Amino acid sequence: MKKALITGVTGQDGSYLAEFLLEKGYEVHGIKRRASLFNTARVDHIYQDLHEDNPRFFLHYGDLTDSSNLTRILKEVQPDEVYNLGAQSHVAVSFECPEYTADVDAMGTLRLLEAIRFLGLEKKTKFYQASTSELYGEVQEIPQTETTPFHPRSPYAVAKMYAYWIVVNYRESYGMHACNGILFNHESPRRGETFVTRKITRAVANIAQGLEQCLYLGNMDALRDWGHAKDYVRMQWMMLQQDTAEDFVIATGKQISVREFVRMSAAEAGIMLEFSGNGVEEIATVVAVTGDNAPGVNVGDVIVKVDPRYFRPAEVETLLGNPAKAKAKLGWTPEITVEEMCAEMVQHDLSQAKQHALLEKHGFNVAVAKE
Ligand code: NDP
Ligand code: GDR
Repeated sequence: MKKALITGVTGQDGSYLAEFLLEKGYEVHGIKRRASLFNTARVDHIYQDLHEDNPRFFLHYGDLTDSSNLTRILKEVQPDEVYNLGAQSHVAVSFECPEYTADVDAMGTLRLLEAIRFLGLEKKTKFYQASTSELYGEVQEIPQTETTPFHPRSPYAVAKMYAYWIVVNYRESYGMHACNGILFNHESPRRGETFVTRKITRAVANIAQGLEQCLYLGNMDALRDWGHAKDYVRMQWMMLQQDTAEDFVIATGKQISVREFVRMSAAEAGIMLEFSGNGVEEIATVVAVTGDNAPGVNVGDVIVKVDPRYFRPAEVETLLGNPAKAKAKLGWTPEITVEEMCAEMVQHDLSQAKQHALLEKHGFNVAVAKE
């Protein structure tokens, strides 16, 4: 039985990847951080009682800032495959916590690679690094491919650039099967609540149900190539099944703006919007309401406003990937479109909002996150 170790198993991708590998028959080990509240909600459904026969899913306390801990876990698990998905992954937050972001995202990657080498596992253990389209930043070429030059635009992207190159370096220096997946944005109902797509789908659902009045956003002109996390974790695994390690762009090859994602999400909830103003003082007004998902909304309501607080010190305006190499060499194509993904996220968040609205109606005090 193959053994995989996933850092960031409690995150969006980690949870889908753990499910995927368990279905493939792997023994899956994940590293979770100690937190004052439970942080395993995304993997609770695959939790296994270790007292039962033949458990295949194990969680270990750990942190990418702690090399002794990483070395101990690697020594204990002796994994065939390591998926380094753990990161301070929020671009805007990286401007607030640049040093911590570098420690986790850049040095954390080095710590893992060095632990593998120190333990003499460099010929046994294959390594996947969660690299990112943020490396392209100020884009030099449209669409972006594996050979497009990098120009990172945030402390997050700069840290990930170090991680990208240290992976290449360990591959070239020590012959490790180590590779970078340069993944463009990918989302799902499990996406963290402060990334823009999930912030939008949750807010639309809450506004539709009368739990919130207005969604405040930053740069609605930003263009992204959005795919579904389920499609992208499949590709992470495929990359480690190759005989030779190589880096791949993983993207859909289509881009839409944040504004268009807002329009699509609202329409899924039965709310038709008209946008007015420029990108700085822009608002979206309700022009029609259809169906019965949005009892909390009336024609004429302003439900989206731009708040410059969400503008970033340096922005990545446009990202569009060309996944031709992944298609040609691995036969990978994304199966879920951005429209289908958006619908899935809105429906998921609507069902949660309806439940909250019901609880509120019956007198329970429900906290609805506003950020
Ligand atoms: P999430 O933010 O959902 O998950 C990040 C994971 O990393 C969480 O499990 C988190 O733990 C963990 N983590 C954070 N800090 C540490 C630390 N110091 N030590 C150990 N673990 C830590 O990210 P995604 O699942 O969306 O992304 C997975 C990876 O892919 C990340 O590296 C991200 O940068 C990268 N990426 C993501 C893309 C996307 O669009 N989703 C695109 C390209 C790259 P906790 O749950 O406790 O917070
Ligand atoms: P990104 O994702 O920075 O691309 O990084 P995010 O969803 O945070 O932003 C996408 C774009 O939307 C604009 N935006 C806003 N973003 C947020 N979070 N909140 C807002 O209110 C808002 N308004 C507009 C942003 O400015 C940006 O242009 C994600 C992360 O998953 C990274 O870890 C990953 O590496 C990249 O995707 C690829």
